[in-house]
Amino acid sequence: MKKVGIIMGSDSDLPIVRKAMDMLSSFNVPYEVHVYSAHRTPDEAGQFAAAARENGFGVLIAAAGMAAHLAGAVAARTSLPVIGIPCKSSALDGIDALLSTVQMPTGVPVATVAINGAANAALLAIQILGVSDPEIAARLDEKKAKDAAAVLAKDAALQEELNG
Ligand code: RP5
Repeated sequence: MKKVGIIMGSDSDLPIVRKAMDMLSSFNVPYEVHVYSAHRTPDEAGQFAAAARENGFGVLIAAAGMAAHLAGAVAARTSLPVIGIPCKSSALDGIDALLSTVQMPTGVPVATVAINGAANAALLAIQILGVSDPEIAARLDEKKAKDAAAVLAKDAALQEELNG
């Protein structure tokens, strides 16, 4: 199975990124995690991205805050799909990172999730791998059914409490 590569701009992003790691683990999807910064270690970030396909990765996730150029810098060096997580880590509450991550020029897309949306970043990565992996696709279908059942159970509880 292809791996998911997770890169974060700083270890201070780790509490957010852990939600992506947990989601990938819950689907038994292999991943590798690194701290590489677009600004502080641009060579290492670029080299990781450039070699990612031959190193067995199928999707890359890049998490960064503030003037978040990591996802874009990674996307510049690979044709693998890149998912960006804008992290809330500054006075601007993550809006800075959101705009820096999402506003990519034509030709270099970054699939940007919500501010701190690490769980969805992982789910999107799993969905991308699921396109060519029926076992992953089946697990995704199972999760959707479970999530729907959980909402309906909450509705049933509310019906009893408020409308009963
Ligand atoms: C970004 O700057 C990182 O992704 C992090 O969100 C933010 C602050 O980094 P540290 O100063 O905590 O290392 O590049």
